[in-house]
Amino acid sequence: MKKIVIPGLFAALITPVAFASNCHGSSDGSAVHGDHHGMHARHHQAGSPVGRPGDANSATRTIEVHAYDSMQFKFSEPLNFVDGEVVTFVVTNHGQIAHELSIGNHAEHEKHREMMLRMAGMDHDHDDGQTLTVAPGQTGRLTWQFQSGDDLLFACNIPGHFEAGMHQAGQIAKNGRHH
Ligand SMILES: [Cu+2]
Repeated sequence: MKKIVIPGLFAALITPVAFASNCHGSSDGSAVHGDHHGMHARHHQAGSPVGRPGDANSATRTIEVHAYDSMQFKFSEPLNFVDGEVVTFVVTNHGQIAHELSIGNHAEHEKHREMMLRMAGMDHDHDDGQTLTVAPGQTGRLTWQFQSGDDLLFACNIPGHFEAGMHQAGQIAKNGRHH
């Protein structure tokens, strides 16, 4: 009788590499080391359906964000924005574990969470202007220029946090009107 154990093992062995490749859309699937760097390179080019990294000097609003280990965010103001508005988020982590504030739409956050799971254990810092990781007890700043788009969502995509409720929706209005 034929052994079916070997294909299964083989699939298990190659799966992490396949995941890493998917992460940044590479089709060569070469060295894991190369994939890691490729992903970092991509991380630097931020382009989102809900805006882009903003210049802190152009910010017209500052919103305080508090992150807690209860997997909650508290924002100092309602999350209503207008097209083109530049806002600085001052994020304080009141917990004992790292949290992040990531700005995007639902699809972007979903991708980000999948990537975080696949890259678990690797040094994975964020400096793409779209996500800010804040260590326990620290405060960081992230400036974002909103562009009208659907599905605005603020989230922490550290594995398990989003699922535990660490996200909050916002709105971006066109023509300077909130609705
Ligand atoms: Cu978190």
